[in-house]
Amino acid sequence: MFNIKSLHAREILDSRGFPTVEAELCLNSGAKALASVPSGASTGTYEALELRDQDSTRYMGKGVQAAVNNVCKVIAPSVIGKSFADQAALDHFLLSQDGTANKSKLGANAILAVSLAFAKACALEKQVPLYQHLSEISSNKLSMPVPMMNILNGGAHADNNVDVQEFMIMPVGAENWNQALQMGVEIYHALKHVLREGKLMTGVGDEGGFAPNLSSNQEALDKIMSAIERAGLVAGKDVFLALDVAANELFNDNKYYLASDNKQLSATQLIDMYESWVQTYPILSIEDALQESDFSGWQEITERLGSKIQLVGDDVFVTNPTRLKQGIEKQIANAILIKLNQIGTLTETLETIALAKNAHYQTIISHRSGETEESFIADLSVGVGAMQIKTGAPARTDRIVKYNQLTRIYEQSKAVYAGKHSFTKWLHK
Ligand code: 2PG
Ligand code: MG
Repeated sequence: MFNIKSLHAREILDSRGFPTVEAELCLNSGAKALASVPSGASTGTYEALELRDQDSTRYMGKGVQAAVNNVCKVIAPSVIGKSFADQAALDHFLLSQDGTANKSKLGANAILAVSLAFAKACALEKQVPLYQHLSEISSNKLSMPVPMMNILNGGAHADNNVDVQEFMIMPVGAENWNQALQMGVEIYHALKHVLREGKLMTGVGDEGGFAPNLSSNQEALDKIMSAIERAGLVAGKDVFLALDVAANELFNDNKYYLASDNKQLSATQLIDMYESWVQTYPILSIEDALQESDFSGWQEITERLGSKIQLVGDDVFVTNPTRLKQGIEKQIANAILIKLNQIGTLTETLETIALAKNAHYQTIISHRSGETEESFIADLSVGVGAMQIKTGAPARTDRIVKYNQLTRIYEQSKAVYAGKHSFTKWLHK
């Protein structure tokens, strides 16, 4: 039993300089934890509600005082002095207190901050590291994830002309976590040189990746291929490429608009383009290749490319077990992006992960484009044995805190790196 002694929340800032919720929870044992929640820019329609004040006199309407008040004045009085058997008991209590399907009464940002602070405090009370606690409550074996490092930003995450939101590298061929990290970092720096040589901008986007204007989306792939070579690594052996197209953002009037390529495409034509990219470049994974409601497009891409590469559903599944179930039935995608704040509690997140694993879908634990110093997802990725984590470029502290936490976890746990051992095996199943 975990008895809650105190609970408080405050408005803090995220990496984009907008307010977000931080909760501070203390158990009777004295175990005390802070947790804060992230925020997306390219959000899915079916995400749980992020409660914003909409008061234009404060932070352009983006204040979260209502969510903070919901923690301090609604949740706190009803949980302080109460004992909860485990994470599920607390989360179910919060869900019943909210009572809505999308957490619109209390706000997913209020609920998640409490859910995560409780998990951290429980780990402290048990005197085990957070990743171990998460492994115990989810009955998963530890594993070090392959980092999907977003080294070139476009779409809603940058002010450049590149349509694809994220160009990522995956050091699948590394022997262990440290080597994977080093490979990714060296490619990131090599890319900076490649861009400079091409007289391109090296300013960065929301997730720390470079955000130059380019003549086409494909030019981004070419620049990254040059960077891999420059770093002395072999693309397609040491390192693979991954994309998050965030196709919701490109969809208008039943067509996909690629501004930098000056193209308007049907779903089939877009899939033709992906297919030709997959033939030309060592692309291992494409996320949100189609828009969230384009189920026929999703089915077509899964039929055509699903046995060759990983197809990740983000906006289409929104970490929601009900939506994932529908996707599994419809045979859409073969992997799911897991974002805690899309669903709003740790327990539901673990439920979605379990569902995905059962259906042999890959799980990728992910940050949001707006982050804080919170490193919960690093522990989560190891604790649930997710084989991948998506947490931005190896630059800017909001991204680096996750990488540094993974390095600490690796040193302590010696968990096996998922690259060659597990992920490649799944891919060639
Ligand atoms: C995504 C995420 C994270 P955002 O689309 O996968 O990279 O972006 O948080 O803006 O939704
Ligand atoms: Mg995405």
